[in-house]
Amino acid sequence: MGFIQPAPALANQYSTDRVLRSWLAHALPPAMLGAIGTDLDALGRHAAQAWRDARSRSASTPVLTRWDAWGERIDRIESTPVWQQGAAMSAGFGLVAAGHEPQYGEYARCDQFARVYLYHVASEFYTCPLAMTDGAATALKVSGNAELVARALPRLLSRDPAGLWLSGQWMTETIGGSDVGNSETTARRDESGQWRLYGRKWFTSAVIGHMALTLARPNDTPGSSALAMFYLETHDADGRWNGIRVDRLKDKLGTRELATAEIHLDGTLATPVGGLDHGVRMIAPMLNVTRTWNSVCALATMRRCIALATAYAHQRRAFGQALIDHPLHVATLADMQARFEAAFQFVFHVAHLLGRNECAIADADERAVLRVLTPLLKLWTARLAVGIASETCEAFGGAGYIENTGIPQLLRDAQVYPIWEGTTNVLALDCLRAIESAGIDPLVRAAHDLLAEAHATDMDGSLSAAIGAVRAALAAAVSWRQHCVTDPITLQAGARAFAFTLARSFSAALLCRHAARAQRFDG
Ligand code: MFK
Repeated sequence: MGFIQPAPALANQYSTDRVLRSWLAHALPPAMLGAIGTDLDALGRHAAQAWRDARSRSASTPVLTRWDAWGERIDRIESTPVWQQGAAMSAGFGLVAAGHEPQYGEYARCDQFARVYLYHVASEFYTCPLAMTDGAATALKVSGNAELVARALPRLLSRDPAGLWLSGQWMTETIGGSDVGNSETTARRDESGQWRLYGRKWFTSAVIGHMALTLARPNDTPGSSALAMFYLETHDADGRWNGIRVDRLKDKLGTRELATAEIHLDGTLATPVGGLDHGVRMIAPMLNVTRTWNSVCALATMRRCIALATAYAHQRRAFGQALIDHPLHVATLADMQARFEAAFQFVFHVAHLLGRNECAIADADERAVLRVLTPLLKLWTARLAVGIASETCEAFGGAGYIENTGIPQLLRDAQVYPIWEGTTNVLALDCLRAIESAGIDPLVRAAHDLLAEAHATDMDGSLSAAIGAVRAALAAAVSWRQHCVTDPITLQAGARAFAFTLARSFSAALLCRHAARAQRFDG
C-alpha cells in the first residue's frame, strides 16, 4: 500500500483557543474566570473527543415512526445517539441556565455563550432547540405572564436533565417563511372556553420539545398585528400528543441530525401569552435571542473549520514541504483567521451588551446599539461562516469533497445560518427599521468611542491608518443613508451593502481597540 494520510486531529478546543482565552481573561472578573474555567476545559475536551468519535461511526439521522404495528398513530421520533446525550450535556453545563442565572450579572451571557461556542459543533445542532428554549424563556419573562413564567421557566432553565424542557418556536408556515404576518393558523375557543389551534406549521425545528411558542389568528382579521402569541405544551399529562400530527421530517441539505418537521395542529390546546394581537411584537425578544445564538454557532463553525484546516496544513505535504510552509497557503489561512477574529470580537461584544441590557444596567444608547447590532451580527457572521467553510473544503483538496472525512458537513451545515431566523435580506431590512426608530447616532457614537480608545492607547501609531479607514467607511455609510432617506426604493435596494459596511466597520473598530490593548498586554 502506498502513502496514507492521517485524519486531522483536534486538541482540547478550550485550552488551544488563544482568542477565546485571551478575550475571557481581559473581559471577565478573575474570580469568575476561575470558577467557570473547569467547565470550559471539560467542554473543550468533549469537543475534541466528539470529533474523534464521529469519525469512527456511521452518520445517523432521526427517524419518524408514524404508526405502530396495530395501526395506532404514534408519531414517535427517535433521536441520534449524540442527541440522546443532549439533555445531560445541556443541563449539566447550564447551556441555557447560565444565561439567566444572576450570579455573574452583566457577564452571564458571556459565560453562557463561551459554553455554547465550545459545545455547538459537537452537539450536532442540539443547540438549535437550546436556542429556542432560551428564546422562549426570554420572551415569557418579557411578557410578564406570571402564571406561564412560574410553570415554564424553572423547567426551561433546569440544571437537572430529567427536568429540562426544550421549547420550539413555531412560526414558519407554507404561505410565509419570512413574511410571518401572512400566517394562516387560527385560534378558536372550544365549548369550555379553552383556546385551540388549527393550522399547518411547515418548519418546526423542535417538535421533540416539551412546549412551543407559536403565532395564530384569534379572529378573521388579516395582517400581522392580528396575530397572537400562544404557549402550548406538546403532550398532555398522559404523554399523548396535544392535537399535533407530525406529517414528515424534512430532507435537508445539512443539519441532518436535527429533526425538522412538518406538522398539523388540529385542536391543539394553547394559552395566549399576552393579549390577542401583536404576536410578532411579543415573539420578537425570542427572535433576537435565537439570532444571537445563530451568531455564536456560526462563530463556532468558523473556529472548527480553521482548527481542522490548520491541523491538516501541518501534516499534509505537497511540492516537497508541508502546506503550512507554503506562503500562499499560510496567507489563505491567515485571511480566514482575521475574519474569524473580527467576528469573535463582535459576537462577544454583543453578548456582553445583551447581558447588560438584561441586568437593566444598559443605558439608552446601549439599548439602541444592541437592537441594531443583533441583526447586523447575525447576517454578517452567517455569511462569514459559509465562506470560511467553503474555503476549508478547498484547503483539504479532494478530501474536502468526501463526505466521510467530516469536512463537507461543515459547509452543508453552515448554509443554514443565513437562512433560518431571518435571511440576510430580511435582517438587512430589519436593521434599517431599527435605525429608523432609534437613529444611527448611537451606533456611530459607540464605534467612535472604540476608535478613540484605540487611538489614545496606540503606543506606536501603527493603528492610525486602520482607525482612519474605519472612520471613513462609517462616514460613507452614514452619508449614503442620509442621501437616500427620502427614497425608500434606493434605501431598500442598498440595505444589504449598507448592513455589511456597518458590520465590517463596527467589528473593525472592535479589532482596533483589541489591537491597541494587545500592545500593552501579553495575551
Ligand atoms: C444553532 C443556532 C440555532 C438558532 C435557532 C434556529 C431555529 C430555527 C427556527 C426558525 O427558523 S423559526 C423562523 C424564523 N423566522 C424568522 O426569523 C422570520 C423572519 N422575518 C422577520 O423577521 C420579519 O421582519 C418579521 C416577521 C418580523 C416581519 O413581521 P411584520 O409583522 O410584518 O413586521 P413589523 O411590522 O416590522 O413588526 C411587527 C412588530 O414587531 C413591530 O413592533 P410594533 O408593533 O411596536 O410596531 C416591530 O418593531 C417588532 N419587531 C419586529 N422585529 C423585531 C421587532 N422588535 C424587536 N426586535 C426585532 N427583531
